[in-house]
Amino acid sequence: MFLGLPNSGKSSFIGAFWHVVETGEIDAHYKVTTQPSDREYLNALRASFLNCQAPERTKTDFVKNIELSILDKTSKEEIELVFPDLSGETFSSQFAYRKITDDYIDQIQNCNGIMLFINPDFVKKANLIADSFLMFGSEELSNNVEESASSLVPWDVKMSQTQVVIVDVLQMIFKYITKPCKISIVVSAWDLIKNMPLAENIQTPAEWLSRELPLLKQYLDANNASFKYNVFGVSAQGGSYKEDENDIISKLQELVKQSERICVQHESEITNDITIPIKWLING
Ligand SMILES: Nc1nc2c(ncn2[C@@H]2O[C@H](COP(=O)(O)OP(=O)(O)OP(=O)(O)O)[C@@H](O)[C@H]2O)c(=O)[nH]1
Ligand SMILES: [Mg+2]
Repeated sequence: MFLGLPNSGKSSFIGAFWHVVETGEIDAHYKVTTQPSDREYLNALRASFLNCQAPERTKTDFVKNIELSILDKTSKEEIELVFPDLSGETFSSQFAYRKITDDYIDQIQNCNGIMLFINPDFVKKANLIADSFLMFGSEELSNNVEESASSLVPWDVKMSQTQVVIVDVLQMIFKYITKPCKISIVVSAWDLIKNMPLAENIQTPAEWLSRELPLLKQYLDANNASFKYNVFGVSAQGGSYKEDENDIISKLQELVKQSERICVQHESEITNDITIPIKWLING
């Protein structure tokens, strides 16, 4: 199951993953031996990857089931991957409205692995009490309490921190899980973290999780007996596509093997193999 709030990088991952396993350009763990009958959606996501364009936001009423048969090059085992590319809104509405559909419960009951996506660029962070003015929509810190009180806006569920929403979504689905289940956490847009000044002192994806989303990390650690987890940093794009960084796009497109612009970090090891988070989910 691919799980992640809006803009968490699910569709970008799928486009890059499909490119890697279909072309066999780099020495990845998996390759596609039998072409899936429905490739239209996969090819559209891959075209976004190759053209350095962010994929369209996945629509709420659009549920595209992806069915892929991939070969583990080491064990020669054929593996069936089946998961829908759901819109991130599916998960945020689950949090906001406290409802899940029967279809979704079915998927959870059949699920034997979770890919949880988090995009650092779209994380709503925890606020310190001292930062509460920012949380209430005022950009400026003010010592004048009366003035600040007049600018307070009523709390809305959309203001909830990312880690609170994710923990709640996991809590809701775990009661329906019937098979042993591991969670592969994908910190997407990892290029943004890697390009941060060293002063930030974040060396690994697990350190990023621990520092930026401590509630989620504590929840995962506390439930480690029920589900194992691992954290991967993944740059499916290889860099930012934002307009003012056009020189990055031409550099990315100059590469003969486009799979080489992907970057995957686990602990301190860095490779281009985007299949690693799935490989860990399947057989460690
Ligand atoms: N810098 C950078 N940005 C990325 C990367 N991968 C995805 N993004 C950006 O993250 C945003 C969301 O990516 P999507 O793949 O559409 O995310 P999603 O989880 O499918 O989003 P929904 O369909 O809304 O649920 C887009 O603006 C992407 O350009 C990456 O490797 N690096
Ligand atoms: Mg999407």
